[in-house]
Amino acid sequence: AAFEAAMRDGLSLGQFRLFCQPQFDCLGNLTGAEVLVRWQRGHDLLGPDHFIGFAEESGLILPLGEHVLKESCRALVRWEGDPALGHLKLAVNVSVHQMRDPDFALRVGHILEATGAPAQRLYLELTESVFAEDLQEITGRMHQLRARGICFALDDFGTGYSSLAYLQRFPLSALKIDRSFVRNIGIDPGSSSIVEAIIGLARKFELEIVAEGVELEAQRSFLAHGGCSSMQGFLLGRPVPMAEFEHAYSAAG
Ligand code: G
Ligand code: G
Ligand code: G
Ligand code: MN
Ligand code: NA
Repeated sequence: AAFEAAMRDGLSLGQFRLFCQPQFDCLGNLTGAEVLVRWQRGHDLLGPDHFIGFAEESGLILPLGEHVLKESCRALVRWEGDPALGHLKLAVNVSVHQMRDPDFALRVGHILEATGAPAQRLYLELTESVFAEDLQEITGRMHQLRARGICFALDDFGTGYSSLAYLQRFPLSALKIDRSFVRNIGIDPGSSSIVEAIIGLARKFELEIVAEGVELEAQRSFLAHGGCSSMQGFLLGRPVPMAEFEHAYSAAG
């Protein structure tokens, strides 16, 4: 209960800060960023592993998720017109608890209208756990959001419940190759084959492919030659505060 009260206070005090990790295409051009939330609790900067699970259990994931979406949409609006930032895509992680909310599509619609954000540059990242839910309900919600221009990416692909049938049933635009496979590229022939197979699959289904956890040049090169649409990882750029991201990459900055 104390932690819940602290999180509520944190939300009203604006302690949940958005960080951005840059994403690049295989030629090294900046294509977008993934938003990663952190809790600035006094001098401590807490990562999502310390509070997302709790936020999901307590229901606070709904206001937290709303905060993250609103701030992300505000960023997209701020970036419009900047030659370097204006075309970027922003990927936001969405919890299965948010997708379960019958009002989710409505809430996102309100945020788009209130901010005037370009929906076609917003990607929502879902994990495979979403497919253990009521499929009719979830796909309905996804189609509503898709109709507004929002894209969906399937996060941590290859690690969870995914059956290939989902790739057909859900209105997905991108697959994110989990970093556990990327880590073992060149080390474990099995992982390299899995990565190649996922890229091939994504091509067949006309999905963009985003690789995460790229830490080594050998991994970057393998993924670039394999035909990845984009990639992210410590080799290319660590998550940094939103303002720092804007300063680092804007044409003005
Ligand atoms: O930020 P870090 O790099 O530690 O992220 C760990 C995990 O936390 C990520 O895999 C991501 O799925 C999750 N995460 C980060 N930001 C958010 C967010 O805003 N909402 C939700 N639901 N999950 C997030
Ligand atoms: O999949 P998810 O949304 O959880 O992915 C984001 C998480 O991955 C964040 O916690 C982020 O800090 C982390 N991350 C980003 N790049 C790298 C990387 O190159 N290596 C590792 N180990 N983690 C990374
Ligand atoms: O580059 P810098 O010293 O600012 O990095 C700060 C932290 O970011 C490091 O302590 C490390 O945890 C993480 N980091 C940066 N680059 C990498 C990388 O290539 N691999 C991993 N695993 N972590 C990294
Ligand atoms: Mn993610
Ligand atoms: Na991921």
